[in-house]
Amino acid sequence: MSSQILRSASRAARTLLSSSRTSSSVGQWRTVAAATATVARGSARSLSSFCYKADLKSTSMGWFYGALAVPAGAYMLQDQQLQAAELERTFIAIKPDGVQRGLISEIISRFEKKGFKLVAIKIMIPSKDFAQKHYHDLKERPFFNGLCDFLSSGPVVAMVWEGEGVIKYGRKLIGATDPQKSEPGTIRGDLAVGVGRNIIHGSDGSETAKDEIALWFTPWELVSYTSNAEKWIYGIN
Ligand code: IDP
Ligand code: MG
Repeated sequence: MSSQILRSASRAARTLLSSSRTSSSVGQWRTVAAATATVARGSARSLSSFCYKADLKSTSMGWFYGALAVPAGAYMLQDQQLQAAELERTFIAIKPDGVQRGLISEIISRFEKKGFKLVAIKIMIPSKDFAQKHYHDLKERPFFNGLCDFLSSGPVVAMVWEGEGVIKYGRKLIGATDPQKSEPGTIRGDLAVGVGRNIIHGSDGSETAKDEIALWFTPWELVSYTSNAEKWIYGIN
Protein backbone atom coordinates (compact mmCIF):
# COMPACT_ATOMS: atom_id res chain seq x y z
CA MET A 1 0.00 0.00 0.00
CA SER A 2 2.71 2.46 0.98
CA SER A 3 4.68 1.64 -2.15
CA GLN A 4 1.53 2.27 -4.18
CA ILE A 5 1.17 5.68 -2.57
CA LEU A 6 4.84 6.33 -3.14
CA ARG A 7 4.43 5.45 -6.80
CA SER A 8 1.35 7.68 -7.12
CA ALA A 9 3.16 10.58 -5.51
CA SER A 10 6.10 10.04 -7.75
CA ARG A 11 3.86 9.77 -10.81
CA ALA A 12 2.15 13.01 -9.84
CA ALA A 13 5.52 14.66 -9.57
CA ARG A 14 6.56 13.17 -12.89
CA THR A 15 3.41 14.52 -14.54
CA LEU A 16 4.21 17.88 -13.06
CA LEU A 17 7.68 17.73 -14.51
CA SER A 18 6.48 16.88 -17.98
CA SER A 19 3.57 19.34 -17.93
CA SER A 20 5.90 22.10 -16.80
CA ARG A 21 8.12 21.35 -19.77
CA THR A 22 5.34 21.59 -22.30
CA SER A 23 2.92 24.12 -20.86
CA SER A 24 2.31 26.22 -17.79
CA SER A 25 -1.47 26.25 -18.15
CA VAL A 26 -3.32 26.67 -14.85
CA GLY A 27 -5.53 23.66 -15.60
CA GLN A 28 -2.60 21.29 -15.76
CA TRP A 29 -1.08 22.65 -12.56
CA ARG A 30 -4.41 22.18 -10.81
CA THR A 31 -4.64 18.56 -11.97
CA VAL A 32 -1.21 17.72 -10.66
CA ALA A 33 -1.82 19.53 -7.38
CA ALA A 34 -5.06 17.56 -6.98
CA ALA A 35 -3.28 14.28 -7.65
CA THR A 36 -0.66 15.13 -5.09
CA ALA A 37 -3.27 16.24 -2.57
CA THR A 38 -5.04 12.87 -2.96
CA VAL A 39 -1.79 11.18 -2.10
CA ALA A 40 -1.35 13.47 0.90
CA ARG A 41 -4.80 12.53 2.17
CA GLY A 42 -3.98 8.84 1.66
CA SER A 43 -1.01 8.73 4.00
CA ALA A 44 0.95 11.54 5.51
CA ARG A 45 3.63 9.11 6.62
CA SER A 46 4.12 7.62 3.17
CA LEU A 47 4.22 11.01 1.55
CA SER A 48 6.67 12.18 4.12
CA SER A 49 8.80 9.16 3.32
CA PHE A 50 8.49 10.00 -0.39
CA CYS A 51 9.64 13.52 0.37
CA TYR A 52 12.56 12.10 2.26
CA LYS A 53 13.52 9.69 -0.50
CA ALA A 54 13.25 12.44 -3.05
CA ASP A 55 15.27 14.84 -0.88
CA LEU A 56 12.25 17.02 -0.29
CA LYS A 57 11.63 16.56 3.39
CA SER A 58 10.35 19.74 4.93
CA THR A 59 12.56 20.89 7.79
CA SER A 60 10.45 22.76 10.36
CA MET A 61 6.82 23.00 9.16
CA GLY A 62 5.83 19.34 9.55
CA TRP A 63 4.35 16.90 7.10
CA PHE A 64 1.43 19.06 6.03
CA TYR A 65 3.58 21.86 4.70
CA GLY A 66 5.95 19.23 3.41
CA ALA A 67 3.04 17.82 1.41
CA LEU A 68 2.12 21.26 0.14
CA ALA A 69 5.68 21.75 -0.89
CA VAL A 70 5.67 18.63 -3.08
CA PRO A 71 4.51 20.26 -6.34
CA ALA A 72 7.09 23.04 -6.08
CA GLY A 73 9.78 20.73 -4.78
CA ALA A 74 9.03 18.05 -7.33
CA TYR A 75 9.46 20.64 -10.05
CA MET A 76 13.09 20.81 -9.09
CA LEU A 77 13.59 17.05 -9.02
CA GLN A 78 15.80 15.35 -11.51
CA ASP A 79 14.22 12.46 -13.41
CA GLN A 80 16.81 10.15 -11.93
CA GLN A 81 15.71 10.93 -8.39
CA LEU A 82 12.11 10.16 -9.31
CA GLN A 83 13.29 6.94 -10.84
CA ALA A 84 15.08 5.96 -7.67
CA ALA A 85 11.98 6.70 -5.61
CA GLU A 86 9.52 4.95 -7.85
CA LEU A 87 10.43 1.78 -9.63
CA GLU A 88 10.91 -1.83 -8.66
CA ARG A 89 13.75 -3.96 -10.00
CA THR A 90 14.19 -7.68 -10.55
CA PHE A 91 17.03 -9.98 -11.51
CA ILE A 92 16.54 -12.03 -14.69
CA ALA A 93 19.09 -14.47 -16.13
CA ILE A 94 19.11 -16.37 -19.40
CA LYS A 95 20.67 -19.69 -18.47
CA PRO A 96 23.27 -21.53 -20.62
CA ASP A 97 20.54 -23.48 -22.48
CA GLY A 98 18.74 -20.26 -23.48
CA VAL A 99 22.00 -18.68 -24.64
CA GLN A 100 23.10 -21.75 -26.62
CA ARG A 101 19.69 -22.05 -28.25
CA GLY A 102 19.86 -18.49 -29.56
CA LEU A 103 17.01 -17.19 -27.42
CA ILE A 104 18.65 -14.08 -25.97
CA SER A 105 16.90 -11.58 -28.22
CA GLU A 106 13.56 -13.40 -27.99
CA ILE A 107 13.63 -13.28 -24.19
CA ILE A 108 14.82 -9.68 -23.96
CA SER A 109 12.18 -8.69 -26.46
CA ARG A 110 9.34 -10.06 -24.31
CA PHE A 111 10.37 -7.94 -21.33
CA GLU A 112 11.04 -4.92 -23.51
CA LYS A 113 7.74 -5.13 -25.41
CA LYS A 114 5.81 -5.39 -22.16
CA GLY A 115 7.18 -1.97 -21.19
CA PHE A 116 9.83 -2.95 -18.66
CA LYS A 117 13.17 -1.18 -18.78
CA LEU A 118 16.58 -2.82 -18.96
CA VAL A 119 18.92 -1.20 -16.44
CA ALA A 120 21.82 -3.70 -16.38
CA ILE A 121 23.08 -6.50 -18.61
CA LYS A 122 26.20 -8.62 -18.98
CA ILE A 123 27.27 -12.04 -20.18
CA MET A 124 29.43 -14.23 -17.98
CA ILE A 125 30.25 -17.82 -17.10
CA PRO A 126 29.58 -18.15 -13.39
CA SER A 127 31.85 -20.38 -11.33
CA LYS A 128 30.30 -23.34 -9.54
CA ASP A 129 30.84 -21.56 -6.24
CA PHE A 130 28.96 -18.53 -7.58
CA ALA A 131 26.13 -20.77 -8.86
CA GLN A 132 25.88 -22.35 -5.40
CA LYS A 133 25.54 -18.88 -3.86
CA HIS A 134 22.84 -17.97 -6.35
CA TYR A 135 20.83 -21.14 -5.65
CA HIS A 136 21.71 -21.36 -1.91
CA ASP A 137 18.05 -21.75 -0.91
CA LEU A 138 17.86 -25.01 -2.89
CA LYS A 139 20.93 -26.66 -1.35
CA GLU A 140 18.89 -29.44 0.27
CA ARG A 141 17.22 -30.44 -3.00
CA PRO A 142 18.47 -33.56 -4.81
CA PHE A 143 19.02 -31.66 -8.05
CA PHE A 144 21.11 -28.88 -6.40
CA ASN A 145 24.53 -30.17 -7.49
CA GLY A 146 23.47 -30.83 -11.08
CA LEU A 147 21.70 -27.48 -11.25
CA CYS A 148 24.83 -25.61 -10.12
CA ASP A 149 27.01 -27.63 -12.51
CA PHE A 150 24.64 -26.68 -15.29
CA LEU A 151 24.44 -22.96 -14.46
CA SER A 152 28.24 -22.78 -14.43
CA SER A 153 28.63 -24.83 -17.62
CA GLY A 154 28.43 -21.91 -20.07
CA PRO A 155 27.55 -18.29 -20.66
CA VAL A 156 24.66 -16.77 -18.74
CA VAL A 157 23.09 -13.42 -19.66
CA ALA A 158 22.47 -11.58 -16.40
CA MET A 159 20.07 -8.64 -16.40
CA VAL A 160 18.20 -6.25 -14.17
CA TRP A 161 14.79 -5.09 -15.35
CA GLU A 162 12.83 -2.23 -13.90
CA GLY A 163 9.15 -1.30 -13.86
CA GLU A 164 5.97 -1.24 -11.85
CA GLY A 165 5.29 -4.75 -10.57
CA VAL A 166 8.24 -6.18 -12.51
CA ILE A 167 9.09 -8.85 -9.91
CA LYS A 168 5.69 -10.53 -9.92
CA TYR A 169 4.85 -9.87 -13.54
CA GLY A 170 8.34 -10.95 -14.62
CA ARG A 171 7.52 -14.35 -13.10
CA LYS A 172 4.27 -14.40 -15.10
CA LEU A 173 6.14 -13.69 -18.31
CA ILE A 174 8.53 -16.53 -17.45
CA GLY A 175 5.87 -19.11 -16.59
CA ALA A 176 5.83 -22.09 -14.20
CA THR A 177 9.14 -23.74 -13.21
CA ASP A 178 8.27 -26.93 -15.09
CA PRO A 179 7.74 -26.04 -18.77
CA GLN A 180 5.27 -28.95 -18.97
CA LYS A 181 3.07 -26.86 -16.68
CA SER A 182 3.87 -23.40 -18.07
CA GLU A 183 1.04 -21.78 -19.97
CA PRO A 184 1.43 -21.20 -23.70
CA GLY A 185 2.34 -17.56 -24.18
CA THR A 186 4.89 -17.64 -21.38
CA ILE A 187 8.63 -17.85 -22.09
CA ARG A 188 9.00 -21.36 -20.66
CA GLY A 189 5.65 -22.43 -22.08
CA ASP A 190 6.61 -21.37 -25.59
CA LEU A 191 10.33 -22.08 -25.63
CA ALA A 192 11.21 -24.93 -23.24
CA VAL A 193 10.24 -28.56 -22.59
CA GLY A 194 12.06 -29.96 -19.52
CA VAL A 195 12.41 -28.62 -15.97
CA GLY A 196 16.19 -29.11 -16.03
CA ARG A 197 16.48 -26.90 -19.14
CA ASN A 198 13.93 -24.18 -18.54
CA ILE A 199 16.17 -21.45 -20.04
CA ILE A 200 15.50 -18.53 -17.69
CA HIS A 201 15.68 -17.46 -14.07
CA GLY A 202 13.67 -14.68 -12.40
CA SER A 203 13.66 -13.43 -8.81
CA ASP A 204 10.65 -14.70 -6.87
CA GLY A 205 10.17 -11.79 -4.42
CA SER A 206 11.45 -8.41 -3.38
CA GLU A 207 14.03 -9.71 -0.90
CA THR A 208 15.36 -12.28 -3.37
CA ALA A 209 15.48 -9.61 -6.08
CA LYS A 210 17.54 -7.33 -3.86
CA ASP A 211 19.93 -10.16 -2.90
CA GLU A 212 20.30 -11.49 -6.44
CA ILE A 213 20.93 -8.05 -7.94
CA ALA A 214 23.61 -7.46 -5.30
CA LEU A 215 25.17 -10.88 -5.99
CA TRP A 216 25.37 -10.46 -9.77
CA PHE A 217 25.98 -6.73 -10.14
CA THR A 218 27.95 -3.95 -8.51
CA PRO A 219 25.89 -0.78 -7.88
CA TRP A 220 27.70 1.15 -10.63
CA GLU A 221 26.68 -1.45 -13.21
CA LEU A 222 23.03 -0.43 -12.68
CA VAL A 223 21.98 2.46 -14.90
CA SER A 224 19.22 4.86 -13.89
CA TYR A 225 17.70 6.69 -16.82
CA THR A 226 14.36 7.90 -18.11
CA SER A 227 13.04 6.09 -21.14
CA ASN A 228 11.17 8.25 -23.65
CA ALA A 229 8.44 5.62 -23.73
CA GLU A 230 7.68 5.98 -20.02
CA LYS A 231 5.04 8.66 -20.41
CA TRP A 232 3.19 6.27 -22.73
CA ILE A 233 3.54 3.35 -20.29
CA TYR A 234 2.71 5.09 -16.99
CA GLY A 235 -0.05 7.61 -17.63
CA ILE A 236 -2.55 9.08 -15.19
CA ASN A 237 -6.04 9.65 -16.53
P1 IDP B 1 12.21 -21.16 -10.52
O1 IDP B 1 13.40 -21.13 -11.45
O2 IDP B 1 10.92 -21.21 -11.29
O3 IDP B 1 12.25 -20.06 -9.50
P2 IDP B 1 13.02 -22.98 -8.39
O4 IDP B 1 12.12 -23.89 -7.63
O5 IDP B 1 13.60 -21.81 -7.71
O6 IDP B 1 12.24 -22.55 -9.73
O7 IDP B 1 14.19 -23.89 -8.96
C1 IDP B 1 15.34 -23.33 -9.52
C2 IDP B 1 15.71 -24.13 -10.75
O8 IDP B 1 16.01 -25.45 -10.37
C3 IDP B 1 14.60 -24.26 -11.77
O9 IDP B 1 14.48 -23.15 -12.63
C4 IDP B 1 15.01 -25.50 -12.51
O10 IDP B 1 16.03 -25.20 -13.45
C5 IDP B 1 15.63 -26.34 -11.40
N1 IDP B 1 14.65 -27.31 -10.87
C6 IDP B 1 13.58 -27.04 -10.10
N2 IDP B 1 12.91 -28.14 -9.80
C7 IDP B 1 13.60 -29.16 -10.39
C8 IDP B 1 13.40 -30.58 -10.45
O11 IDP B 1 12.45 -31.12 -9.88
N3 IDP B 1 14.31 -31.27 -11.15
C9 IDP B 1 15.37 -30.69 -11.79
N4 IDP B 1 15.59 -29.37 -11.77
C10 IDP B 1 14.71 -28.62 -11.07
MG1 MG C 1 13.52 -19.73 -7.87
